Amino acid sequence: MLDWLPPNVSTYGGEIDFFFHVIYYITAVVFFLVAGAMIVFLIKYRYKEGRRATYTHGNTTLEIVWTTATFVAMLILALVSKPLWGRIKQHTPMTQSMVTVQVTAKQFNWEVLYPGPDGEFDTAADSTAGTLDDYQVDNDVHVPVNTVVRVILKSKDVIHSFFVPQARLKQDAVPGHTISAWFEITQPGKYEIPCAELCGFGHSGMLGQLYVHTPEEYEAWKNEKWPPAPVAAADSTNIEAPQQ
Ligand SMILES: [Cu+2]
Repeated sequence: MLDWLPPNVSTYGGEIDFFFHVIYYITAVVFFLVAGAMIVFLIKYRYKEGRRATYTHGNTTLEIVWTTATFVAMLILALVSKPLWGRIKQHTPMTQSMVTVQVTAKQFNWEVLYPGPDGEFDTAADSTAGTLDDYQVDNDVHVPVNTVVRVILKSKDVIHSFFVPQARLKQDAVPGHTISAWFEITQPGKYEIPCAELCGFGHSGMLGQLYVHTPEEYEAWKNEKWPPAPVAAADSTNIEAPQQ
């Protein structure tokens, strides 16, 4: 099989690739049938001295056949791919270890927001401290391997498209909407997040990086970047709560 797609490192990527190839080869067969018929007709009915054009109303049977065949092919594809579409696009698997990042697209960056040590967006880890513990950075998404990653997608200006080719994930970010997408990557590495929607002058330079870490690397990254956890959230076996 021709393999022109980037290597798949996503849990659901294999099934996406399967449907990609099925649809691709159906399209290829139809293309060669149509283009072939056109070439045959061009040659067979080309200009000949003394030959007159004849009027024909077409062939009703033939028209019914190709319309029905197309309809049936589309219907089968829709029905067969529906469960996969539903599993990827219409619900997010809720697992214990799930990681959530919020990605806000803007001309021409991905603004990435992490919930910080308390795991909640727009909240402070320590309610008395008053400052938010969310961590924000442009274009760098850091996630652990073999973990469901939920991406909460927003846009500040125009329509962008969050695309991770190796994860087989592409999802529009639409102003005024909050869209939930997810992926789970099975191989640590660095992957690209291009914007796949022509979004303005700097569109071609809108590129994020997805760092997929081993659990140890991910913990190390978190400890370095996220604000230090306050006493309340720290491991209570080592640290005693301050006495008043
Ligand atoms: Cu964009």
